[in-house]
Amino acid sequence: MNGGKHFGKGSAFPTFPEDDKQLRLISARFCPYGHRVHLVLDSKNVPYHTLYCNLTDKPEWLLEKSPLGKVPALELPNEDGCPVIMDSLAICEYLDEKYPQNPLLPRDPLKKLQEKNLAEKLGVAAMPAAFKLFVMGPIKSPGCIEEMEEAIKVFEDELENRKTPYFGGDKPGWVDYMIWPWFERLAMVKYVYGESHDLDYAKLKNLAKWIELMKEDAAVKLMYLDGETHAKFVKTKQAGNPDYDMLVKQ
Ligand SMILES: N[C@@H](CCC(=O)N[C@@H](CS)C(=O)NCC(=O)O)C(=O)O
Repeated sequence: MNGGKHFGKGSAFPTFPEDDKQLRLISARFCPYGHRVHLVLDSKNVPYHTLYCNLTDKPEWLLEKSPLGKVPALELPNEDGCPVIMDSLAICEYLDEKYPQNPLLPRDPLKKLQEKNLAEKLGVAAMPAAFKLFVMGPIKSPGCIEEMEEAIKVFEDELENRKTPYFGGDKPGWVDYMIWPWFERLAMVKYVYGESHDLDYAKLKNLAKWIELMKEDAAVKLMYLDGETHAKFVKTKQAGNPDYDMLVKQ
């Protein structure tokens, strides 16, 4: 279902056969938060429909499904009353509990909280840095690249301490999938601002290795877009007219 063209204002919510109980992921192709949910569903081989929404021309039904008008949201036709759940981290945790295959979070309560806390560290420092980097850029916001390098150093150091290829050990786990969407997008910096403005990965050796490994993961591969493609979208966003359907063949 869809997974291509984004629904805009005036478009009806699609009808599904009564017996179609597949989950419905409401998202947008370039949304990093929605990307998290794709990764979790794909890593667990849970089948789902994808309904992409144009976020500058939202379909009316988006507000009915997700009262803050945000994506991702996940509709659960397999549960009584067909509820909709929101917020990427909460959705991913629900999915990890509901679909125990390929568990992402440890079951031990303390270890589980520590993994969640680590993933949330991305939000504290890297989100403001990402805003400066991708909305303002190094010309209007000098030092934003160094700020990003500093913000992600916590993950560089954590890989050094864990001495494992992935945060999850010998395969991607919770932290890997929760932070990946932002690391995939960091590859766009040099395409948006030019080679001389790239992050210095020589200072981030563990992360550089981890990024290459993640690109080989089956779930990552399914949604992967290279830096040049992310840059192309961000440039349309910076120009005030995000081209959500950029990848949809007409
Ligand atoms: N905390 C939310 C953030 C979701 C979010 O900000 N999504 C953006 C798209 S990337 C959005 O829906 N923006 C539309 C809006 O805020 O109107 C999550 O983790 O799911």
